Amino acid sequence: MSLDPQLLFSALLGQGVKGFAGVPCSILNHLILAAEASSEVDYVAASVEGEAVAAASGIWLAGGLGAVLMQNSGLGNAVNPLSSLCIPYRIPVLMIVSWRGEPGKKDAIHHYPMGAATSGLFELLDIPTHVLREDTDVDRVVADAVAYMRKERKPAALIVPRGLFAKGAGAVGRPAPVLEGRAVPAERPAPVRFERGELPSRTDLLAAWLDRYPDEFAVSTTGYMSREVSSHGCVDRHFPMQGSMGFAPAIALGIARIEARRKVFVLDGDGALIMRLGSLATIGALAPKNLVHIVVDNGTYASTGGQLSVSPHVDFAAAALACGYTGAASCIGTDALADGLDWLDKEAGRGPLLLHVAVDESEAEGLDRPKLSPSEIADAFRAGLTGGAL
Ligand SMILES: Cc1ncc(C[n+]2csc(CCOP(=O)(O)OP(=O)(O)O)c2C)c(N)n1
Repeated sequence: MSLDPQLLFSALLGQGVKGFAGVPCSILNHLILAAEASSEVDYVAASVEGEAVAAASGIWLAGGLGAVLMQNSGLGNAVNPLSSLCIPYRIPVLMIVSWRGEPGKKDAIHHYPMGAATSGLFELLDIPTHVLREDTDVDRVVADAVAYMRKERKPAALIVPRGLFAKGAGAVGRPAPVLEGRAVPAERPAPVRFERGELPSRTDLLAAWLDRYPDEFAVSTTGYMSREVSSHGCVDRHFPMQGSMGFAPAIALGIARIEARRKVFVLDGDGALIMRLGSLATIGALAPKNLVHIVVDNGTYASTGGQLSVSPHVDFAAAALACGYTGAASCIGTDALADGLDWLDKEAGRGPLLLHVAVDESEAEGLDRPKLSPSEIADAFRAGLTGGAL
């Protein structure tokens, strides 16, 4: 006996799941293909499981509900955003995790350690799990999980054992490739480069950005950047994220997939982007026109004491274009920053765009962590994005 995966897929849609993000597992193949083929929901093919969790979180911030499809081998890759984003910010995300290496079942040896640890890891994070079996009432289990998530504002997990879905059960045809309908350019545009004046500080950059875009939405990276962003107090437009280092672009991508009409900025750091360069590929392929990625490059991990990053070796603008961004520019100098912002205005709506801004190492004095609690930050931002309608 086996379970029809289409029943699970329909139950998820029936409970209001608006988007999926994931990394493939053969056990979950049907669900991934169904999500890719569906006109009702979105699928983000993530570069790593943590990115999928962050994108699903972005879907929730934009007023939807996101589910993550992944193999338990990638649970370690998901722990960071689960523990520092979903739990403290109280962002409910439904984890649908296949169970390789289930104790007592035959599987490849390398799956056993994580197979044995899977339930315990969720337990340690206080995330409730439900193991799906052949006789599970899928509608009820999904309804209960989603009701829990909405009430408690916490993630929940459904565990899918190997062999639960019959091979080829309810097969859906392979959907159009992600890139269909958007020709891959034979030639990539060259990065634009502006070089004029002395280097600005991060404070100068934020002042110039806020002056230009006082009403736009932004997700900012962990550390001093978010401290400084939150000092401006625009709680209904800015999401000053602390934790989940490297995943600000993925959160913004999740938002941009649901909220296609508004511009969504990412205020990133060089260290954070280097940690999760894969997001450039995910964003480049899905190509949200409304996403603008600003990389503030001080050449260091300033927030942890100024250790050197490897950013002098990285051409962020060229990397973004190589990954499919529509345009990318680099600014070196305060006057060049003004040119870069003019360039962004000129390119508006033709994203994804990346603006790399070199800044000096000076820091604003006396910056504190955001005054609001993480869940208050998420609430205010979500209310701003959805006009308060949840
Ligand atoms: C996964 C993870 N690893 C390490 C840290 C510690 N950490 C917090 S901020 C930061 C530096 C971020 O560097 P960058 O993105 O360049 O921004 P800057 O601090 O220079 O503004 C680090 C390493 C963390 N919070 N999370």
